[in-house]
Amino acid sequence: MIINIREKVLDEIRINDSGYVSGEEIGQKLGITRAAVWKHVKSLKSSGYCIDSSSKKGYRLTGSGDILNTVEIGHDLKTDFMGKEIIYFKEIDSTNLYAKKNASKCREGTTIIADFQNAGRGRLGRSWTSSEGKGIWMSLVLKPEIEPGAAQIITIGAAVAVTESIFECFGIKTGIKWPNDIILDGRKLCGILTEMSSEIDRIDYIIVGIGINVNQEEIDFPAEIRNIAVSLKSHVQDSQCTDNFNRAKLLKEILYQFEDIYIKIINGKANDITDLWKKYSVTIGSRISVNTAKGIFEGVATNLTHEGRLVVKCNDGSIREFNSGEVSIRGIMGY
Ligand code: BTX
Repeated sequence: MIINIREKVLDEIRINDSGYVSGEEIGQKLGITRAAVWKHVKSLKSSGYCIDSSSKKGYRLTGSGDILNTVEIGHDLKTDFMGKEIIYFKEIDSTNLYAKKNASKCREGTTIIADFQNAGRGRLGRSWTSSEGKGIWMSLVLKPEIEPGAAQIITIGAAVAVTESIFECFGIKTGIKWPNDIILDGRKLCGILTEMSSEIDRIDYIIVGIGINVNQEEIDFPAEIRNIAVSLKSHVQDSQCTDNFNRAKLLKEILYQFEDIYIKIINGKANDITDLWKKYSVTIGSRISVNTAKGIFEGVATNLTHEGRLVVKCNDGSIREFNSGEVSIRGIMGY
């Protein structure tokens, strides 16, 4: 991560966030003039940082609003390798596409983030609406030494990490609809698109793309998904809370939680993850309809295997297991 002078000025102000730090002190530390410090402070303010300046005391950071950039994510990130390399775009077609094209050059845990995707992708060729500055649109590059057949558990682990992080950061309880939807108020809050390149017995890379609706108001969603999509902000809209949710805080928590889960997976402790997934699942116990290339199967979801396959007791009495890749499911009693 390349840190420029403006970011170093921000760091100096932030270190002293309980009090003020003078322009002279910052200038001396960084080897620049007070006037140059002031120029960088002005630029930080225009990017959305709230910095109080007093001619006698200096500068003090009073807030960073909802800024999502490399500096905000790097600040206080508690991981060892997940997100230690961040590639940030103001706008891109799709972070998953970028990650796939560049995976061979990326080290494990590299995270691609965009403020806006103009061609965000969902599963099975569907599209993903990724409005500017209002959500988390991210892709993780992973190179696990596990069997290609065991890779589905990574999606399951990502869903658990997102669910736990949303609760940890904002106290909001969400549920997981198998395999990759996080739902809130019966609507879709987050989708996960996992893509893999592998040979018969080894994985080259896995890209885990996570899209989370954070600060959209209902009106921000295109009409065709307004009835099925929800954001954290639209969820609380009826309450008094009007502040934006801090995307950087949530993203850092997800990286932290997911790193822990990922380490468990590669150390063969997938059982812990599937147990957690079941705790948050809204699918197990529900009547569902599974749409596959071989036909539609209706029945009751009864379990999740340790590899992340969904077990369904079908209406004809047969017990079937489904992989996530090729199917879409609908609750018979609604979404
Ligand atoms: P999915 O196929 O399960 O969901 C796609 C469907 O969800 C769409 O057909 C539409 O009905 C609905 N939808 C589209 N956009 C939204 C939205 N913002 N909120 C709620 N519902 C929506 C889910 O696929 C996987 C999505 C992964 C997105 C991430 S973002 C970062 C990364 N880059 C990229 O291109 N995709 C991933």
